[in-house]
Amino acid sequence: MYSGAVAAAGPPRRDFISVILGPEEAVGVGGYNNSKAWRRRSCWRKWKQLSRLQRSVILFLFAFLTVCGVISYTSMGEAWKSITNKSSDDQRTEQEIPGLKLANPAVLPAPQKADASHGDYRELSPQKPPKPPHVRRGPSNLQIKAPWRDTRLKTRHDTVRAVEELVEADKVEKTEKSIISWRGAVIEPDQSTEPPSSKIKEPEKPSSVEAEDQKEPVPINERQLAVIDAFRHAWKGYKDFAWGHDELKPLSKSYSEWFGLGLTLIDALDTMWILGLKEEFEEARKWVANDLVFDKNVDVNLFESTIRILGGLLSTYHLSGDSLFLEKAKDIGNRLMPAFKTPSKIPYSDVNIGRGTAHPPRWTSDSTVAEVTSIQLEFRELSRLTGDEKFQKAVDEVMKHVHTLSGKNDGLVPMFINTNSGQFTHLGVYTLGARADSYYEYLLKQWIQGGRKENELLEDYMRAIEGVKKHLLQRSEPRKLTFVGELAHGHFSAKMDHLVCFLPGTLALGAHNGLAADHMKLAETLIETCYQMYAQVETGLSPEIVHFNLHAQKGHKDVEIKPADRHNLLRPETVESLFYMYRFTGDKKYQDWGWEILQNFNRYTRVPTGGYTSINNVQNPSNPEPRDKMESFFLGETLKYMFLLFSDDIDLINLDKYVFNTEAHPLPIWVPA
Ligand code: DMJ
Repeated sequence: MYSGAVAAAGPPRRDFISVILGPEEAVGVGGYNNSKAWRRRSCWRKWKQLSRLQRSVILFLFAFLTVCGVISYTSMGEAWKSITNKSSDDQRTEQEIPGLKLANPAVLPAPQKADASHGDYRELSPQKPPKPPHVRRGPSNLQIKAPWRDTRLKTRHDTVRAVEELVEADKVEKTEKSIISWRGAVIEPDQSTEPPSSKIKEPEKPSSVEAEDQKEPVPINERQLAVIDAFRHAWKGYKDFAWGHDELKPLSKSYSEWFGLGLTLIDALDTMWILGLKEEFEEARKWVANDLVFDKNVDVNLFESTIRILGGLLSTYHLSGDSLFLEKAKDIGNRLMPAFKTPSKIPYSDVNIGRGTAHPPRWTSDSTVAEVTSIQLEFRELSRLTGDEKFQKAVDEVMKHVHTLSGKNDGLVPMFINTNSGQFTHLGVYTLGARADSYYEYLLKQWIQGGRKENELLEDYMRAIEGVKKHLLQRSEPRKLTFVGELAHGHFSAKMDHLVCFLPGTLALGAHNGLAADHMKLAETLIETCYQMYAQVETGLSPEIVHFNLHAQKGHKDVEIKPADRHNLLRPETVESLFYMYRFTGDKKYQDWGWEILQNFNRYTRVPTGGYTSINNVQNPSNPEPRDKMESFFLGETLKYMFLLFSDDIDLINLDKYVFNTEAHPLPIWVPA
C-alpha cells in the first residue's frame, strides 16, 4: 500500500495494525536528506506514531524471532559437534584394535542391504508384520514349529551375537592359553597326540555358528544308508509290536517291561535326530508329549534310568531345541533325587519315582561303584540348564567322597560301595568290565564336560590308567594281542568283558584332549584286540566275555569262549571305540571293521518281521539261538555309533563341543571359563 493513499484517507484507524513505509518521508520537504541523524530521528518519529498495541506486537515478534534464532543455533552446533567427534572416534577404534575392521568381514557375512532380491533380510527390520493370509484361532503357543524350520532365523540372530563374542574371544585368546596340569607336568592342548599323517582334514571354521549353518551338508554315503535301513527295520518291529513299551521281543512279536517308561523310544530319540529321520522323530515326540508319564508307582534303577532316560531327554533337548524334552528331563530328575537320601550320601540303587522313596537291592545295602559314579554328566547338565544346584551338588559329593576313599589299587576301584558307611566293600577285585567300567569313563568325561578344570577328576583318571597298565595289561598267544584282564586278590585272570571295549575310545578321547601320548598308542593296540574278539569268532560277532590264551597251544586261537559267555546282546562298545579311533586318526580300516560288524548283525540277528534280536551262541552260524529281545541300547548306541563311524563329517556331533554319556547321548561341553 502506498502512503499517499493513506494520507488522503485520513489517519489510520487504531483498531488494526498498519505499518506505513513510503518514499514521501524519506524524501522530505525541500529535497533529499539521507543523513544518519535524520534517519534516526525519522525512525523514532515513526515508532512514536504507532499505537501502543502496534508497538507491543512488534516487540513481541522481535523477541520471539530472537529466541527461535538462539535455539536453532544451539542444536545445529550440537549436531556439528557429534559429526566431527564420530569421525575421530572411528579413527581411534582402528588405531586401538588394529585389524578389527578387517577381521570381521572375513568371518561374518557382509553387511546386508534391504535389497528386494534378498527378501530374508526384510524380516529382521522392525516393520509391521504383513497380514497373515488367514486368521488362526487358538493360543499361539500351541502352534509348535519343528525346530529345523527356523534355522535361517536362528543364524541371523546368532550372527549378531557372534560379532560381540568374536570381539570378546579375540581379546581372551590373545591373553590366555589353556594349560592342563598333571602331577606338575604341563601339557598344552595343542600338543595332543593325534597321528598327524592320516588325520581327517578339518575344514576351516570361521565361527561355530557360521560353520554349522552355512556349510554344505555332507552327503550320506552307502554305509550310512545301510545304517538307516537297519534303524528303520528295528523301528518297524518296535512300532508294530512294542510301541510305548520298554523293549521289543521281535520273535514273539511282543514286548517286555523293565520300568514301563518306553525305554527304547526315549533311548532312540536323538539317534533319529542324527540320522535325519524326521517323520519317525515327530511320531515319537507325540508319544513323549501325550503318553510319557513319570508319576507311576514303579521302582527304577537310578543308573539305568539316568543314562537312558534323563540322558536321552537332555541330549534330544539340545539337538532339537524343543523344551518339551527339558520339561520331561526336569520331571524325571526330580523324581530320582530321593536316591541320594542315604546316611553316606552314596545313592541307593533303586527309586520309586511315584512314591518318592528309595532303597538298595533287597539282599544288600551296597551299591555298584560304576552306577553311583556314572550319573554325573546328566545331573550336572540338569543343574546347568535349570539353574537348580541340587542335582550337581548331590552327584559331585559322590565323586569327592570316592576320590578320598581307601581301598583303591593304584587308582583301580573295587566294584561295590556301601550306602551306610560310604566305604568300598568286597575289596581286592579289580576289573574294567561290569560294575566298574563307566567309573573310569566318567572321570575323563566329567573333566571334559566341565572345561578341563576339575583336577581331582583328572588325577583319578590318570592314576587309574597307570593302574591298568601296571596290573591288568597282558598279551595273548599266538597273535600277541594286548588285552585288559582282571585282578582278584592278587591273581591275574585273562578274562575280558566285551564291556571293556569302551576303553580304547575313552583313551583316544583323552589323548585328543591333550593327555599322554602313550594313551593313544594303547588305544590303537586295544581296539585291534576288540576287533579280534569279533573276527576270531564263527559268526563274526563278539561274545559277552572272552578268555585270552596266555600260552601258545597248537590249533588254539587267542580267544577262548566259555559256554556261559557266548551270547551277544547287540552291545555298542567296540563300535563306539571304532568311531573315536576313526574320528581321531582318519584310518579307514576302522570303518571297514565296523562295516563287517554291521553286516554280521544283519546276517545273524535281523528278524525278518522287524527288529533285531540278541543271540545265545555266537559260535554257531547255522543256529545262533535268538534270545527274542532287542535291547534299547541297540538303537540308542550301537546304530548311532555305526552311523557316526561311517561319516566323514566331523561336525556331525563335534567332539570338541559334545561329550557322549555312557549311553551315547551327546551333552554339550561347557564353555571353558
Ligand atoms: C549301556 O547301557 C551302557 O553303555 C552302559 O554303560 C553299559 N551297558 C550298556 C551297553 O552295553
